[in-house]
Amino acid sequence: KQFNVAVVGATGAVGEQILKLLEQRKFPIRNLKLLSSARSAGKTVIFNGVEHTIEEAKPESFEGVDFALFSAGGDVSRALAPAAVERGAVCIDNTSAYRMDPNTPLVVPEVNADVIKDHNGIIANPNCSTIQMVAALKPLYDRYGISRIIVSTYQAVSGAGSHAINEMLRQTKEVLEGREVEADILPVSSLPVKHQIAFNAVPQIDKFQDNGFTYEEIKMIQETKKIMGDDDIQVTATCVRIPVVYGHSESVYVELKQEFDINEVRQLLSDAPGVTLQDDIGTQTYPLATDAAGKLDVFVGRVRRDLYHPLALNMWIVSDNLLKGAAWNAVQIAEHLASERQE
Ligand code: 11C
Repeated sequence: KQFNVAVVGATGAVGEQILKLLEQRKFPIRNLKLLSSARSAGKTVIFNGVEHTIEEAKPESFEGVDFALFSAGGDVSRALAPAAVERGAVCIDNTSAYRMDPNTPLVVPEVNADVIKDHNGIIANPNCSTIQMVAALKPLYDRYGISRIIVSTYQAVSGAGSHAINEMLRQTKEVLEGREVEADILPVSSLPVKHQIAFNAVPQIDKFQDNGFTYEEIKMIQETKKIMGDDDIQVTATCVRIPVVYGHSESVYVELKQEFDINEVRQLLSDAPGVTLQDDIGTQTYPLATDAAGKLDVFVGRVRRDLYHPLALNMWIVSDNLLKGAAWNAVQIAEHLASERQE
Protein backbone atom coordinates (compact mmCIF):
# COMPACT_ATOMS: atom_id res chain seq x y z
CA LYS A 1 0.00 0.00 0.00
CA GLN A 2 1.22 3.48 -0.83
CA PHE A 3 0.32 6.79 0.77
CA ASN A 4 -0.12 10.43 -0.15
CA VAL A 5 2.34 12.39 1.97
CA ALA A 6 2.65 16.13 2.57
CA VAL A 7 5.74 17.78 4.05
CA VAL A 8 5.04 21.26 5.42
CA GLY A 9 8.20 23.35 5.81
CA ALA A 10 10.02 21.36 3.14
CA THR A 11 12.86 23.88 2.79
CA GLY A 12 13.68 24.20 6.49
CA ALA A 13 16.58 22.51 8.30
CA VAL A 14 14.26 19.73 9.58
CA GLY A 15 12.12 19.51 6.42
CA GLU A 16 15.22 18.80 4.32
CA GLN A 17 16.18 15.93 6.63
CA ILE A 18 12.63 14.54 6.55
CA LEU A 19 12.80 14.37 2.73
CA LYS A 20 16.23 12.71 2.83
CA LEU A 21 14.97 10.07 5.28
CA LEU A 22 11.73 9.39 3.38
CA GLU A 23 13.93 8.75 0.34
CA GLN A 24 16.52 6.62 2.18
CA ARG A 25 13.89 4.56 4.01
CA LYS A 26 11.91 4.04 0.76
CA PHE A 27 8.76 5.22 2.51
CA PRO A 28 5.77 3.92 0.50
CA ILE A 29 4.77 7.22 -1.18
CA ARG A 30 2.20 7.43 -3.95
CA ASN A 31 2.16 11.21 -4.16
CA LEU A 32 4.43 13.69 -2.37
CA LYS A 33 3.26 17.26 -1.79
CA LEU A 34 5.85 19.79 -0.68
CA LEU A 35 4.34 22.75 1.12
CA SER A 36 5.70 25.91 2.68
CA SER A 37 4.99 29.53 3.45
CA ALA A 38 4.33 31.84 0.51
CA ARG A 39 7.99 32.95 0.76
CA SER A 40 9.44 29.57 -0.30
CA ALA A 41 6.63 28.59 -2.68
CA GLY A 42 7.82 28.09 -6.26
CA LYS A 43 11.23 26.69 -5.26
CA THR A 44 11.98 23.21 -6.56
CA VAL A 45 13.37 20.16 -4.78
CA ILE A 46 14.51 16.83 -6.26
CA PHE A 47 12.96 13.81 -4.52
CA ASN A 48 13.65 10.29 -5.77
CA GLY A 49 15.14 11.84 -8.91
CA VAL A 50 11.97 13.80 -9.71
CA GLU A 51 11.65 17.58 -9.51
CA HIS A 52 8.89 18.74 -7.16
CA THR A 53 7.68 22.34 -6.94
CA ILE A 54 6.93 23.66 -3.49
CA GLU A 55 3.41 25.02 -3.10
CA GLU A 56 2.09 27.50 -0.59
CA ALA A 57 0.38 25.56 2.24
CA LYS A 58 -3.37 26.20 2.39
CA PRO A 59 -6.23 24.23 3.98
CA GLU A 60 -7.17 22.76 0.57
CA SER A 61 -3.60 21.50 0.07
CA PHE A 62 -4.41 18.57 2.38
CA GLU A 63 -7.23 17.14 0.26
CA GLY A 64 -6.45 13.42 -0.23
CA VAL A 65 -3.34 13.50 1.98
CA ASP A 66 -2.84 10.45 4.26
CA PHE A 67 0.11 11.70 6.33
CA ALA A 68 1.26 15.30 6.81
CA LEU A 69 4.59 16.06 8.48
CA PHE A 70 4.71 19.61 9.83
CA SER A 71 7.91 21.48 10.66
CA ALA A 72 7.22 25.07 9.69
CA GLY A 73 6.81 26.56 13.17
CA GLY A 74 4.01 26.45 15.74
CA ASP A 75 1.86 29.12 14.08
CA VAL A 76 1.67 27.19 10.81
CA SER A 77 0.80 23.97 12.66
CA ARG A 78 -1.90 25.72 14.70
CA ALA A 79 -3.33 27.30 11.55
CA LEU A 80 -3.23 24.26 9.25
CA ALA A 81 -3.05 20.97 11.18
CA PRO A 82 -6.78 21.09 12.14
CA ALA A 83 -7.65 21.73 8.46
CA ALA A 84 -5.51 18.75 7.45
CA VAL A 85 -7.19 16.54 10.09
CA GLU A 86 -10.64 17.65 8.86
CA ARG A 87 -9.65 16.39 5.42
CA GLY A 88 -8.64 12.99 6.79
CA ALA A 89 -4.87 13.42 7.12
CA VAL A 90 -2.93 12.24 10.16
CA CYS A 91 -0.46 14.99 11.14
CA ILE A 92 2.93 14.44 12.71
CA ASP A 93 3.74 17.82 14.20
CA ASN A 94 7.34 18.70 14.91
CA THR A 95 6.49 21.97 16.71
CA SER A 96 5.52 22.60 20.32
CA ALA A 97 1.96 23.63 19.32
CA TYR A 98 0.14 20.45 20.42
CA ARG A 99 2.72 18.66 22.58
CA MET A 100 1.08 19.34 25.93
CA ASP A 101 -2.49 18.98 24.62
CA PRO A 102 -3.97 16.06 26.62
CA ASN A 103 -5.69 14.74 23.47
CA THR A 104 -2.44 14.59 21.49
CA PRO A 105 0.04 11.76 21.99
CA LEU A 106 3.66 12.91 22.39
CA VAL A 107 5.77 10.12 21.00
CA VAL A 108 9.30 8.76 21.03
CA PRO A 109 8.74 5.33 19.43
CA GLU A 110 11.40 3.57 21.53
CA VAL A 111 9.62 4.82 24.67
CA ASN A 112 5.87 4.98 24.06
CA ALA A 113 4.95 3.70 20.57
CA ASP A 114 1.87 2.19 22.22
CA VAL A 115 0.17 5.63 22.46
CA ILE A 116 0.40 6.35 18.72
CA LYS A 117 -2.95 4.60 18.18
CA ASP A 118 -4.67 7.00 20.63
CA HIS A 119 -4.30 9.98 18.31
CA ASN A 120 -7.16 12.20 17.20
CA GLY A 121 -5.49 13.20 13.96
CA ILE A 122 -2.35 14.82 15.42
CA ILE A 123 0.72 13.14 16.89
CA ALA A 124 3.30 15.47 18.41
CA ASN A 125 7.03 14.99 17.91
CA PRO A 126 8.88 16.12 21.07
CA ASN A 127 11.64 18.68 21.41
CA CYS A 128 15.06 17.42 20.29
CA SER A 129 16.79 17.69 23.66
CA THR A 130 13.93 15.76 25.32
CA ILE A 131 13.87 12.96 22.72
CA GLN A 132 17.49 11.92 23.12
CA MET A 133 17.33 12.03 26.92
CA VAL A 134 14.18 9.90 27.29
CA ALA A 135 15.33 7.39 24.66
CA ALA A 136 18.48 6.77 26.73
CA LEU A 137 16.74 6.77 30.12
CA LYS A 138 13.79 4.52 29.20
CA PRO A 139 15.58 1.18 29.81
CA LEU A 140 16.72 2.44 33.23
CA TYR A 141 13.22 3.69 34.02
CA ASP A 142 11.73 0.30 33.18
CA ARG A 143 14.26 -1.63 35.27
CA TYR A 144 14.75 0.61 38.33
CA GLY A 145 12.28 3.52 38.19
CA ILE A 146 13.50 7.14 38.14
CA SER A 147 12.82 9.71 40.85
CA ARG A 148 14.91 12.68 39.71
CA ILE A 149 16.77 13.99 36.65
CA ILE A 150 19.16 16.96 36.58
CA VAL A 151 20.21 17.78 33.03
CA SER A 152 22.48 20.43 31.53
CA THR A 153 22.51 20.68 27.75
CA TYR A 154 25.12 21.79 25.26
CA GLN A 155 22.96 22.46 22.20
CA ALA A 156 23.93 22.92 18.57
CA VAL A 157 22.98 26.06 16.66
CA SER A 158 21.10 24.02 14.01
CA GLY A 159 18.36 23.64 16.65
CA ALA A 160 17.56 27.30 15.98
CA GLY A 161 17.41 26.77 12.19
CA SER A 162 19.67 27.27 9.21
CA HIS A 163 19.93 31.06 9.77
CA ALA A 164 21.50 30.38 13.17
CA ILE A 165 24.07 28.05 11.58
CA ASN A 166 24.98 30.81 9.12
CA GLU A 167 25.21 33.36 11.93
CA MET A 168 27.59 31.15 13.95
CA LEU A 169 29.84 30.49 10.93
CA ARG A 170 29.87 34.17 9.94
CA GLN A 171 30.69 35.30 13.50
CA THR A 172 33.53 32.76 13.70
CA LYS A 173 35.08 34.34 10.61
CA GLU A 174 34.50 37.84 12.00
CA VAL A 175 36.32 36.94 15.23
CA LEU A 176 39.21 35.21 13.43
CA GLU A 177 39.61 38.19 11.09
CA GLY A 178 39.49 40.65 13.98
CA ARG A 179 36.33 42.30 12.69
CA GLU A 180 33.35 43.48 14.71
CA VAL A 181 30.94 40.64 15.51
CA GLU A 182 27.32 41.09 14.49
CA ALA A 183 24.61 39.14 16.31
CA ASP A 184 21.19 39.16 14.60
CA ILE A 185 19.47 35.90 15.50
CA LEU A 186 20.59 34.20 18.72
CA PRO A 187 19.63 33.55 21.39
CA VAL A 188 16.04 34.34 20.32
CA SER A 189 15.37 36.08 17.02
CA SER A 190 12.17 37.79 18.21
CA LEU A 191 13.80 39.36 21.32
CA PRO A 192 15.64 42.70 21.12
CA VAL A 193 18.89 41.61 22.84
CA LYS A 194 21.24 39.36 20.87
CA HIS A 195 24.43 37.63 21.98
CA GLN A 196 27.47 36.40 20.11
CA ILE A 197 27.45 32.58 19.79
CA ALA A 198 30.87 32.07 18.17
CA PHE A 199 33.47 31.13 20.85
CA ASN A 200 30.76 31.42 23.50
CA ALA A 201 28.26 29.46 25.64
CA VAL A 202 24.86 31.12 25.98
CA PRO A 203 22.58 29.95 28.83
CA GLN A 204 19.37 30.88 27.07
CA ILE A 205 17.41 28.81 24.55
CA ASP A 206 13.99 30.30 23.82
CA LYS A 207 12.19 32.89 25.96
CA PHE A 208 12.23 33.18 29.74
CA GLN A 209 9.11 32.18 31.69
CA ASP A 210 7.92 33.83 34.92
CA ASN A 211 9.61 31.11 37.00
CA GLY A 212 13.08 31.98 35.64
CA PHE A 213 13.37 28.89 33.43
CA THR A 214 13.54 29.20 29.66
CA TYR A 215 10.84 27.63 27.52
CA GLU A 216 13.38 25.05 26.27
CA GLU A 217 13.99 24.02 29.89
CA ILE A 218 10.26 23.86 30.61
CA LYS A 219 9.78 21.72 27.50
CA MET A 220 12.38 19.24 28.77
CA ILE A 221 10.63 19.09 32.15
CA GLN A 222 7.03 18.76 30.95
CA GLU A 223 7.66 16.58 27.91
CA THR A 224 9.78 14.07 29.86
CA LYS A 225 6.91 13.49 32.30
CA LYS A 226 4.35 13.14 29.52
CA ILE A 227 6.43 10.75 27.36
CA MET A 228 7.45 8.59 30.32
CA GLY A 229 3.83 8.68 31.55
CA ASP A 230 5.02 9.61 35.03
CA ASP A 231 4.16 12.96 36.55
CA ASP A 232 6.22 12.29 39.67
CA ILE A 233 9.67 12.39 38.05
CA GLN A 234 11.39 15.55 39.33
CA VAL A 235 13.21 17.08 36.39
CA THR A 236 15.35 20.20 36.33
CA ALA A 237 17.15 21.48 33.26
CA THR A 238 19.65 24.17 32.26
CA CYS A 239 19.81 24.56 28.48
CA VAL A 240 22.87 26.13 26.91
CA ARG A 241 23.64 26.99 23.27
CA ILE A 242 27.21 26.29 22.18
CA PRO A 243 29.01 26.86 18.88
CA VAL A 244 28.48 23.36 17.46
CA VAL A 245 26.60 22.94 14.17
CA TYR A 246 24.96 19.50 14.55
CA GLY A 247 24.40 17.35 17.66
CA HIS A 248 23.06 18.21 21.09
CA SER A 249 25.10 16.94 24.08
CA GLU A 250 23.69 16.48 27.58
CA SER A 251 25.19 15.94 31.00
CA VAL A 252 22.55 13.94 32.87
CA TYR A 253 22.39 13.11 36.60
CA VAL A 254 19.66 10.59 37.32
CA GLU A 255 18.41 9.24 40.65
CA LEU A 256 16.91 5.78 40.39
CA LYS A 257 14.36 4.25 42.76
CA GLN A 258 16.31 1.05 43.37
CA GLU A 259 19.90 -0.04 43.84
CA PHE A 260 21.68 -0.85 40.63
CA ASP A 261 24.68 -2.71 39.33
CA ILE A 262 26.71 -0.48 37.03
CA ASN A 263 27.49 -3.35 34.65
CA GLU A 264 23.81 -4.14 34.37
CA VAL A 265 23.14 -0.44 33.62
CA ARG A 266 25.71 -0.60 30.80
CA GLN A 267 24.14 -3.81 29.49
CA LEU A 268 20.63 -2.29 29.54
CA LEU A 269 21.88 0.77 27.65
CA SER A 270 23.72 -1.27 25.05
CA ASP A 271 20.64 -3.51 24.49
CA ALA A 272 18.23 -0.56 24.21
CA PRO A 273 16.71 0.08 20.77
CA GLY A 274 18.06 3.19 19.08
CA VAL A 275 20.81 3.60 21.69
CA THR A 276 24.53 3.01 21.16
CA LEU A 277 26.78 2.76 24.20
CA GLN A 278 30.16 4.41 23.63
CA ASP A 279 31.75 4.07 27.02
CA ASP A 280 35.38 3.08 27.45
CA ILE A 281 37.44 5.58 29.38
CA GLY A 282 40.54 3.40 28.84
CA THR A 283 40.47 4.30 25.16
CA GLN A 284 38.91 7.75 25.73
CA THR A 285 35.75 6.53 24.04
CA TYR A 286 32.63 8.60 24.71
CA PRO A 287 29.98 10.24 22.55
CA LEU A 288 30.99 13.31 20.56
CA ALA A 289 28.73 15.62 18.59
CA THR A 290 31.08 15.39 15.60
CA ASP A 291 30.62 11.59 15.52
CA ALA A 292 26.88 11.62 16.20
CA ALA A 293 26.17 14.13 13.41
CA GLY A 294 24.49 12.39 10.47
CA LYS A 295 23.64 9.26 12.51
CA LEU A 296 20.21 8.11 13.65
CA ASP A 297 21.04 6.72 17.11
CA VAL A 298 21.32 8.25 20.56
CA PHE A 299 24.86 7.80 21.93
CA VAL A 300 25.56 7.31 25.64
CA GLY A 301 28.84 7.29 27.56
CA ARG A 302 30.68 8.48 30.70
CA VAL A 303 28.29 6.23 32.64
CA ARG A 304 29.34 6.34 36.28
CA ARG A 305 28.03 5.93 39.78
CA ASP A 306 27.50 9.18 41.68
CA LEU A 307 30.02 9.67 44.49
CA TYR A 308 27.44 10.68 47.11
CA HIS A 309 23.94 9.50 46.30
CA PRO A 310 23.77 5.67 46.42
CA LEU A 311 20.98 5.47 43.81
CA ALA A 312 22.36 8.04 41.37
CA LEU A 313 24.21 7.82 38.07
CA ASN A 314 25.86 10.36 35.80
CA MET A 315 26.10 10.07 32.03
CA TRP A 316 26.68 11.93 28.76
CA ILE A 317 24.05 11.67 26.03
CA VAL A 318 24.59 12.91 22.45
CA SER A 319 22.45 12.74 19.32
CA ASP A 320 21.95 14.54 16.02
CA ASN A 321 19.25 17.07 16.91
CA LEU A 322 17.92 17.28 13.35
CA LEU A 323 17.71 13.46 12.98
CA LYS A 324 16.64 11.54 16.11
CA GLY A 325 15.85 14.94 17.64
CA ALA A 326 13.42 15.82 14.86
CA ALA A 327 13.21 14.32 11.34
CA TRP A 328 14.06 10.70 12.17
CA ASN A 329 11.68 10.55 15.15
CA ALA A 330 8.91 11.97 12.91
CA VAL A 331 9.64 9.50 10.10
CA GLN A 332 9.70 6.62 12.62
CA ILE A 333 6.19 7.66 13.71
CA ALA A 334 5.11 7.81 10.05
CA GLU A 335 6.53 4.31 9.54
CA HIS A 336 4.46 3.05 12.51
CA LEU A 337 1.31 4.61 11.01
CA ALA A 338 2.07 3.16 7.58
CA SER A 339 2.70 -0.33 8.91
CA GLU A 340 -0.56 -0.23 10.94
CA ARG A 341 -2.42 0.53 7.72
CA GLN A 342 -0.66 -2.24 5.82
CA GLU A 343 -2.22 -4.78 8.18
C1 11C B 1 16.74 24.22 19.92
N1 11C B 1 15.41 22.48 20.90
O1 11C B 1 17.73 23.48 19.95
C2 11C B 1 15.36 23.66 20.08
C3 11C B 1 14.77 23.44 18.73
O2 11C B 1 10.39 22.75 20.26
O3 11C B 1 10.90 21.67 18.48
C4 11C B 1 13.49 22.66 18.70
C5 11C B 1 12.31 23.46 19.14
C6 11C B 1 11.12 22.56 19.29
O4 11C B 1 16.81 25.42 19.74
